[in-house]
Amino acid sequence: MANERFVALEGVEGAGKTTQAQLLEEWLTREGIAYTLAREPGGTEVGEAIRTVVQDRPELDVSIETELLLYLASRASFVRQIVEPALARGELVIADRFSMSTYAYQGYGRGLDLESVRAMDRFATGGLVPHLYLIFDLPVEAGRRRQQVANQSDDRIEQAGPALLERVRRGYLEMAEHDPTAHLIDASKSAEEVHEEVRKAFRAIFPETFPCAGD
Ligand code: T5A
Repeated sequence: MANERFVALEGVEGAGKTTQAQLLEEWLTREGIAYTLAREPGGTEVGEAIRTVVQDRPELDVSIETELLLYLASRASFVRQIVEPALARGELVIADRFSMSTYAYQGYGRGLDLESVRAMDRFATGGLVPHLYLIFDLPVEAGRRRQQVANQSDDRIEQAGPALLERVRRGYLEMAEHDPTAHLIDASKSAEEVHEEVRKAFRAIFPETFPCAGD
């Protein structure tokens, strides 16, 4: 299956994934490149319903095992309803979070057995893996400050506290070292500077789609 152009955006809370996704959309539109952008959890009707449970209802008593299964249930429909059809249409697919979020948050962060998490994720994705993971790295405290400035309310993960988010960040840094599909980006720079790094990574990984250095 043609999954050569599947990119996932990753990182701790407030690292700027959504901002970068918007800048990417503007760039791809200017370049005339067909793409699909969707967020996880969510993207599909069932995914958005799951998002409401797992994100927006922190008062619900959700065990960490249930939390893992909810994210994976959302992913299973995300892959089949969004990613695979878009790849089959030949589009470039950008996911605002994907499997690496589950490894980082439920594995490194919540402390669930990483090998089991990876195996269950493989079942959910049917083995589909992104061609490129862009990991936006930012100190946890800086990301939290950005969210506070933006007046974003805490979700279930953020309510779990800074220690969990520190483990998540360490997890991302460890994965960036060992996963050949991962590309680490310093997210503490301005949004425009980060976007330039994103473009560089796209040009390097997809030279046929972005043949020249200019824009
Ligand atoms: N989750 C998800 C799991 O636990 N397991 C899983 O398997 C999956 C898929 C998802 C939550 O679910 C968890 C992880 C998360 O807790 P989300 O909505 O995707 O939630 O994630 P958040 O990271 O919480 O989303 P945020 O919107 O807070 O962060 P973003 O998207 O990284 O940041 P963004 O772009 O919204 O920016 C935040 C603020 O910073 C400013 C923006 O303008 C905005 O105000 N900003 C910058 N400021 C200065 N310099 C820059 N370079 C900036 N870039 C952005």
